Amino acid sequence: PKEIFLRDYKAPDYAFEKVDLKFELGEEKTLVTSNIRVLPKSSGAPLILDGDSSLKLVTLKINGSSVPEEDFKITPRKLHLTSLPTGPFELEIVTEIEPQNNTSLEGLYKSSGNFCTQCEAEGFRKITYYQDRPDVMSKFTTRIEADKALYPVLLGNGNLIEEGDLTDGKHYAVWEDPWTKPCYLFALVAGQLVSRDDTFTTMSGRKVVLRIWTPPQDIPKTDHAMKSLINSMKWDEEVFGLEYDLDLFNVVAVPDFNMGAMENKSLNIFNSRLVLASPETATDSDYAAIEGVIGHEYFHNWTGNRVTCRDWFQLSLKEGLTVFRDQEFSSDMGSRGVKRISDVSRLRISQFPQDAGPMAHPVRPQSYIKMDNFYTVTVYEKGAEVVRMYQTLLGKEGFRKGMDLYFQRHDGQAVSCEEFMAAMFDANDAKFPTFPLWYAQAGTPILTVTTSYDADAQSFTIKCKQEVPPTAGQPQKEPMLLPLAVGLLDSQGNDMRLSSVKDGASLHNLSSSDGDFTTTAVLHVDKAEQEFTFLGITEKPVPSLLRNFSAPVRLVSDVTDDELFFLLAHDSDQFNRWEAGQTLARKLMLDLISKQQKGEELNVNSAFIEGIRSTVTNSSLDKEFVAKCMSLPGESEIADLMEVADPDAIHTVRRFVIKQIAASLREELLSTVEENRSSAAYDPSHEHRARRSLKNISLSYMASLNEPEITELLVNEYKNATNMTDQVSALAALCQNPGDARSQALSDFYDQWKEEALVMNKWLALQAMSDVPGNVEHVRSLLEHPAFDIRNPNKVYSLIGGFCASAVNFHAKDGSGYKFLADIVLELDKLNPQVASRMISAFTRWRRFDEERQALTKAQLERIKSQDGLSDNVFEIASKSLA
Ligand code: B3K
Ligand code: ZN
Repeated sequence: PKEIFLRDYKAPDYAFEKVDLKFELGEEKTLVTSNIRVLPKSSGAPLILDGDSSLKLVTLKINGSSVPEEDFKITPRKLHLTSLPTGPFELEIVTEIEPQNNTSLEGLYKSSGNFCTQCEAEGFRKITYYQDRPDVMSKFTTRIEADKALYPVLLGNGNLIEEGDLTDGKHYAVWEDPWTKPCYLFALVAGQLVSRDDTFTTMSGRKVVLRIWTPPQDIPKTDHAMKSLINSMKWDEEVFGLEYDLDLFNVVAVPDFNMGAMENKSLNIFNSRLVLASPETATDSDYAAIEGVIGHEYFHNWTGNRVTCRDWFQLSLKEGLTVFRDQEFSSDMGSRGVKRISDVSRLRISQFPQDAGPMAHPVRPQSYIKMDNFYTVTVYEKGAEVVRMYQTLLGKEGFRKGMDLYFQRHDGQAVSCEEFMAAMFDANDAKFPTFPLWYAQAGTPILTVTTSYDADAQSFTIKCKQEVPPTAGQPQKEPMLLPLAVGLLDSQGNDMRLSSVKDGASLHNLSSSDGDFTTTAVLHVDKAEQEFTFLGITEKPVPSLLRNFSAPVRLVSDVTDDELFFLLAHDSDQFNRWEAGQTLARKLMLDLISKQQKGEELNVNSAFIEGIRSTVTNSSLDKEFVAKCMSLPGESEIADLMEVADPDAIHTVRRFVIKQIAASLREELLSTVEENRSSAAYDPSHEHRARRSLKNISLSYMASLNEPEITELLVNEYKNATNMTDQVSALAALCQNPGDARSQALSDFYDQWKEEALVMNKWLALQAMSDVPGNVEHVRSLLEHPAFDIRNPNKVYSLIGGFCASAVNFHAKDGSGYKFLADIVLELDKLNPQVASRMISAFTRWRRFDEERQALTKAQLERIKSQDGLSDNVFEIASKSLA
């Protein structure tokens, strides 16, 4: 396999001015005719088109005549054309493809009998020969011909300009997209679908028809997606002044989809799990995910489609920015503090480990073998943190000015991350010389902070040390600009007024626009070692560091446990209030793990329990926030903090702490459950979601006690549940303890929901994640269950992904979990390399474990790597993991 490097980027020699596509969809074969108006930009260069080896070339013409054999050459992945006209010319390519046999779910394929497409990143080359790169932007028309009875609905990008009947029971539709776009945004759908329609009138008065397409029986489940779409359109106008640019916006839900969704111009295609929801079948988290992803794809219309990427190394230009936008949208729709907590948890649980492992790469990667492997938490979530830092540094208004300038300069262009950065800085007359390093350096910076108070000088000093750890191919790193948001609490727990701070020799006024002081100062940490001194601090404060997680770093500080308890009780920054509790929990768990490893007795200190008790019983707090505060750091987060990860000890300790909390807070938890039961009718509002989350985490704590009367309580909660959030939470709680109640509930649940594929995914995942010893055999047997289908990515993510998330079974000492995963990866790779590659990623952190486990994983990785005919996708992850 060939590695591609950012430094080798070269602008294309040919522009494509206009592309007319014709699809003759068929059961056995599909014919694709592509007519391209080509503009040479430099004479004499060959025109090299990308094309997958599955393409069958039927005819090839230039200006109406067949290209002679000596003037073109087909290699497995390219079509080379030479002796080309020096001026503009018409290129016509006819290819034959077999979408019905395309199990990769990339290019043109079939899902539940309907035709659909997925072209990002490089799937268009599975449809026809083309310059399959984002900096080739063109105007497209699409003519679709198909059997009318089998495929009554024919959808393409842009506007429908013509439709009608043909002979032999066929019909056709012609779609025209007036906006130029790269081919990765091309889409086509044909099938038996119906739509829920609505309209949205934009701020300048354009009336847009909105349609969500699904199979007929699913239409009642599209209500929430439609509301979310309308909210997104309004939000983007209000917050960024960005308006939709066509009269029609289509969303299609398909059951077989590799990722979440795709922002194809005016024809978004979605994994059904991110469109369909009803209170009975979807949880509160599903509702939130739908809102976020509907927003995300809609926001891409400006950040991604109108302004796109020059090359795939710039992916974060559109993804980091659009994730930031969807995070802000969801914050405005729900609770900002809780949303920030969830986003940071996700970053810490998934991205920090990636940054510390063999797949570590910068937000803008420098090379790749298979681009699909770089749709990562680093490009997306860390990329969003980088965008958020611009806002933290420049302020909300400054950020908006930067966005305005970005669109003013680059609408209709394919650009790189530098252009975004330049727009941000130019619009604000700002210069941050070390900020670009965020795009180039991989690894999570470690920020070490020590503090001291000088009572005589009435000053408080914060000493910072930053270090970016070495990563694959990057042994040496430079310090980079970290915005460090700091607040200081007085002895009453109130925020102190901060009026001035000394950074080395220079003195800064901290005046804000609406007064002469601030309560949160943003320090610009940009040196390896640096000191900041707040002046006029009249008593020894408790520092609240890195408020709202102002930079994606690992913070190490000398804040004491007493101070952390104080912050947990008082910090006005909701994120840091939660974080104080998490820091205490991490310390406690790490300490217990070392005791467990030494065979010593385990004890949870009473201060910790009391801290949780006062949070749980504090009725002035948002209940969703309380639920977050009760959640202990996950097992993988703890594993990531250990020299040698010990999955068994981590699991034992985490279960132990939960049980201790449950035993000590038994009464409080029981009354929390009583007081927060749902009303009969499902209420999606924040208040009711919050009640459910608090009640359900309380139930899961109670379940850890494994007592008959609690089992009875759980069975009742399960039976009386009136919505999926409550039902599946009760089921999950029951599943903690093997026994009759568990088996009965699982089998009831199956009987009730076996016709609902999306609900069955929850059923599969719950069983797969179980910590019951030897669960691998059960999971293996579920591969044969009618509820499972290896060709459907959602099912694979639930069953196989769920299994890998259960540390005790995946990391079983006998290697059975590793062997199981390797077997599946090899089987999947033949069908769907993208999904196989996502699954093999569970192996990447193998060096974090003990020697026996390392040897067992390594053997499986080698077994995979040596397989004949392995996809580039899986090869890249296997070989980088072993390197
Ligand atoms: N842009 C798509 C992701 C495509 C992934 C291709 N392997 C979804 C999104 O981020 O909006
Ligand atoms: Zn995206």
